[in-house]
Amino acid sequence: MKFPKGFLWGGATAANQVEGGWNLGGKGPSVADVATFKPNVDVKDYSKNVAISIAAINEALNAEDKTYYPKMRGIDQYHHYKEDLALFAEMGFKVLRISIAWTRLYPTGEEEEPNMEGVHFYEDIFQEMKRLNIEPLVTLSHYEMPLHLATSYNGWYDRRVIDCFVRFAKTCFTYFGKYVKLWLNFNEVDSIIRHSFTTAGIIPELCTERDFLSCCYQAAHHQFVAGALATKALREIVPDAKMGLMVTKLTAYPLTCKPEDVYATLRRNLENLEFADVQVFGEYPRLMLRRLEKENRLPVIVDGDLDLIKKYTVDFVSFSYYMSLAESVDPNAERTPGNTVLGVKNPYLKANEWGWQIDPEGLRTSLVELYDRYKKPLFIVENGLGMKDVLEDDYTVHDSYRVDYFRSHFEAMARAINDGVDLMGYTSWAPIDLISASTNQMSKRYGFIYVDQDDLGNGTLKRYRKDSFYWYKKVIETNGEDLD
Ligand code: BGP
Repeated sequence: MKFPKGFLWGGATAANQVEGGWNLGGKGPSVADVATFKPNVDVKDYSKNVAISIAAINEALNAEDKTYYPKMRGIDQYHHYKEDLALFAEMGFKVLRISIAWTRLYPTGEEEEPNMEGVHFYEDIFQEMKRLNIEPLVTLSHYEMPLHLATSYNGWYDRRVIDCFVRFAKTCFTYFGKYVKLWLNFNEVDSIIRHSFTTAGIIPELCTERDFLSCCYQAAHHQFVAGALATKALREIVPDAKMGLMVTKLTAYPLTCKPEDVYATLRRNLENLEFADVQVFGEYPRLMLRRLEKENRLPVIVDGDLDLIKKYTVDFVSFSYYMSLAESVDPNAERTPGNTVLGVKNPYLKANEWGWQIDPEGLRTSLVELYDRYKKPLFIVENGLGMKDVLEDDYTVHDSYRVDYFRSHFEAMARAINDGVDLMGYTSWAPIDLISASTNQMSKRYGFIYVDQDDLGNGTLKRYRKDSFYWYKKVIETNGEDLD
């Protein structure tokens, strides 16, 4: 299996899912801090998990008992980051993707000057990564925007949030640009349509001027403008750095060769990539504008916006890939969930207990499709298997299913590279067990490292190496040659 020399093997996390310390060090509340773990929610019906309201937000902030707000505690990496970075270095990581919690630097998002305690926290992390020879890949916005901006302005729906974000981005580039040369603007930028509160701070009851989806597309437009301005700032402040976009690659196959299934699948795949198209091509896809026009959901575009978007496009394309799905116009086709989506069950694929269909060859397909479409270097920044791992009495975890998942996906990556795809690197989701984004479970485990904590926060927080830890260490040592 051939991977290019210098291929960046590593792992990916997000501040809101690992740090905890939600109100420590001057940090303000983020939209993630009020995310609730619901013990009896149907983890296969994602729509039940995204509902938010002002009342629910106030309940979270005022709750004496924070048990059901797992992202307030994460896996306490706020205090354990040195230990965790050492474990990543033990596996031989070349790169580690993390995000910077916006509210550690700007507690409400509106301050003129940053909270220096937050700046120093991340300087310590980057200095430790430098000492360990791990290159940072940093996401500016990973589902953790200031709660204040959501409740005061309905999040990114309000144009004022553009300036708040650009100020935050410039602060990150100024203080961390000497350590960080690879940046991502918005995690899964397309997910603004599927879970708009975590991604853009949109609160349905505040969508009074326009309907909810119109507010989402308006917010998306403001993110496109802010993303362009952030790229402009990066060019000025850190000229040798690169800006990437991050899209959820939700590859869909037609369930049959019935022409209607093929058309429906084409439109689904095009819609998935519209947000990436804007940031790579520097303009809205005509089909997207036509669809929004027909739905009367065109965003308000101010003079100069489109020039910025056109001028400041991204340098590389990163994406998350977990699963694939099928699409069909048959209303009776059996559905199954994927990463915050609902798709049609593919009879050729197996799924994990959350219904996500495991499809390594789909990763090859996705890589070839994205490279052909964008003709930019690609970076897989999320890929992994959520499972209910078991910690044995001797503190081992036998996760051979996870090794099988990664082995088959790495083999597919090698085939795509052999097809001619320019793949910069790979960061698994996630190198260490953490709080699930969509269900807020701790029990949906992804890591090469087990964290002793349950869904309600009980546990020693001790870290234990799983069988996959040693396997991945060997994969990195041999640059993907030895996948046995
Ligand atoms: C992506 C997010 C990640 C991560 C991943 C796994 O959407 O970018 O933050 O959480 O999904 O999903 P989950 O945690 O819901 O299993």
